[in-house]
Amino acid sequence: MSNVKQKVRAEEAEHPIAPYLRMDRIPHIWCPTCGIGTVVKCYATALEEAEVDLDKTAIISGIGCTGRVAGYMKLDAFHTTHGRAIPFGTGLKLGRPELNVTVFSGDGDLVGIGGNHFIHAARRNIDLLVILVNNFIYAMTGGQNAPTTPLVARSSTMPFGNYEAPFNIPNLAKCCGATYVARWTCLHIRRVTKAFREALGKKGFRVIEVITPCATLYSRLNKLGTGLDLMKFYHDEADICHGADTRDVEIDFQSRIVCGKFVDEEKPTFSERREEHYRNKLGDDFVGMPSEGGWLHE
Ligand SMILES: Cc1ncc(C[n+]2csc(CCOP(=O)(O)OP(=O)(O)O)c2C)c(N)n1
Ligand code: SF4
Ligand SMILES: [Mg+2]
Repeated sequence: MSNVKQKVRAEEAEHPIAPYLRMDRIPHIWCPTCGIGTVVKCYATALEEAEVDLDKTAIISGIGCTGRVAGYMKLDAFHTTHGRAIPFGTGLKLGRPELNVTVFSGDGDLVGIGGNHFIHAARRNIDLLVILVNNFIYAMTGGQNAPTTPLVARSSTMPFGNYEAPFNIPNLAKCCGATYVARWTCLHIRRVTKAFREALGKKGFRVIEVITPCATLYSRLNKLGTGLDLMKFYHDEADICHGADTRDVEIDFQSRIVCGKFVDEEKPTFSERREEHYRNKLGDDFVGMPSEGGWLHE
């Protein structure tokens, strides 16, 4: 086949994840070499591989560059206010328990302004899959310091380097009660996809952190090069250590990133506990949540 014909064929071909995206909104807003799109691709592939019923899947995002994800997915999608993706997802899950609910948002959104919601949803074991894109910064608003910015890294609000201790997200999630906790970088496409697929099939508060390049702000402020340079860095410095003690997986500036699945356990979810509790208290008077569609339908 001639090169011209090949090019025409390629242009006509639909991208494999196009059926999962609102193609009318493409091109997306993300910068060249930003990693967020890669994480979206992994999520769409995981939905396909896990054969998830898309009519029963909802995605919620907060505000930020990562917060734009929900708007691009061809699912029931909600773009909520900053830090409120988890409470929105909690309400949706409690009202419509038959839905698979994914919260897909950024580090600042989920553990900065939304930090209180994160810890209490984990404590209650709300049945949500949380995909947390960690680019170590508040990217959308100009590169301010985030609760994930490594010590000494520069941000626009810490031009001489960060002196605040950052969160270790897997440890935060585990200590608050999450049932599934993993970390990968967006270089680990197959492993990220596998983790999403696996977590989609589980219950409880599941947190997957994906370390992702922000070439425009984090990289530029710290003179780390392009997104590709950061991918090379992940290649050299990511250390896969399944089952590692989450206390030992903190991230220092430009040093080893411990990746892997750290927690995978079963615990009753908030709804299961509530159901059991009221059944015990009220006996035959208890009216449980219908399995197909929640009380909101009535
Ligand atoms: C109540 C409120 N406070 C502040 C903002 C401004 N704001 C929008 S996005 C954002 C930071 C988002 O950071 P992160 O979640 O890490 O997303 P990223 O852009 O890095 O993907 C902030 C502070 C806002 N939209 N609403
Ligand atoms: S500013 Fe950073 S996080 Fe936002 S789209 Fe650009 S590269 Fe991605
Ligand atoms: Mg961020």
